[in-house]
Amino acid sequence: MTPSRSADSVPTLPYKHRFSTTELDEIRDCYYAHGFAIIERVIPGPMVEKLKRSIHEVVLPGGKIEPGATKFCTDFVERSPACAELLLCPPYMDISRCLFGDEMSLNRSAAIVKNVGAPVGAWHTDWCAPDSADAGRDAVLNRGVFASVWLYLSGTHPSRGGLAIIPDSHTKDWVGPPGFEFTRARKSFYRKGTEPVACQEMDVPGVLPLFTEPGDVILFADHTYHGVFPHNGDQLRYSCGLAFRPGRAPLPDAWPLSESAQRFIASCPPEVQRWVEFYPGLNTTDAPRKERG
Ligand SMILES: O=C(O)CCC(=O)C(=O)O
Ligand SMILES: [Fe+2]
Repeated sequence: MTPSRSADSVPTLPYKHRFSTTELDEIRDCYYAHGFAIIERVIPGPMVEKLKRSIHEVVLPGGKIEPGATKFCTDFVERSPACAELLLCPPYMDISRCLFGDEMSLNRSAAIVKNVGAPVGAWHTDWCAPDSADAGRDAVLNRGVFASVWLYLSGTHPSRGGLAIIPDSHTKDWVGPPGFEFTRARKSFYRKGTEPVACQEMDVPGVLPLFTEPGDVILFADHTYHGVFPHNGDQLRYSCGLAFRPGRAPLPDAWPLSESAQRFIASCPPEVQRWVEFYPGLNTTDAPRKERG
């Protein structure tokens, strides 16, 4: 379905996809029907600022980032007490719980700083098919069912490195945008007749550019295709998120827990132990760390 645009160019859809934190049944229905939902005013202003400071300290320890660069941390929850505090924040946690119930496990976490001048982030799904070219622990973590609960702490806008998604692209039998073919293992798509590399056009049919404020959550499903607009703003873009998988069981094919992951789990209070007990971490000490971005 191609979203139409209202006069102020905020795209509209023929169904509700922006919710308040109390509309949990509707959030769940939208997520399963369309592969995403936006939830407004989930965390308060002071928590937004605390998370931004923490991302800055962890992702940019020397304070420096090249123009146009994107820097990641993929074990953020282990390094950031502010991020771990999200596990104690009911409005934030209720979002994943409304999808999976209390029987769920923290799967992974990430934080990203994107500098002004960053180019398009090509279209992709985070999900890794068994035949995908992605290898290593990222692939193992992204092989199953999971939901990503992202906080874009500088807000989201197409002019400043904002996220775009394709509604309804979350199902295994999604056929791709008209006129496009999938790249290997459906990781991305490309315009028919062009090089089979991940698409960088941000106006593919069906795209929904997202607009959010700093305390809002962008929730999307494991298969949902997303891309990132170039960052033409004037401030660093800060984002972080946790991803949860259903069930309380070890991740299949997981690795020995790193000391950092063990310390993180031990540091969590009793009321969140049920969600972190089967957190696998990434154990980057015994595996090469994949550069992102
Ligand atoms: O930077 C973003 O907004 C999205 C990043 C992303 O899609 C990813 O790391 O998989
Ligand atoms: Fe992604």
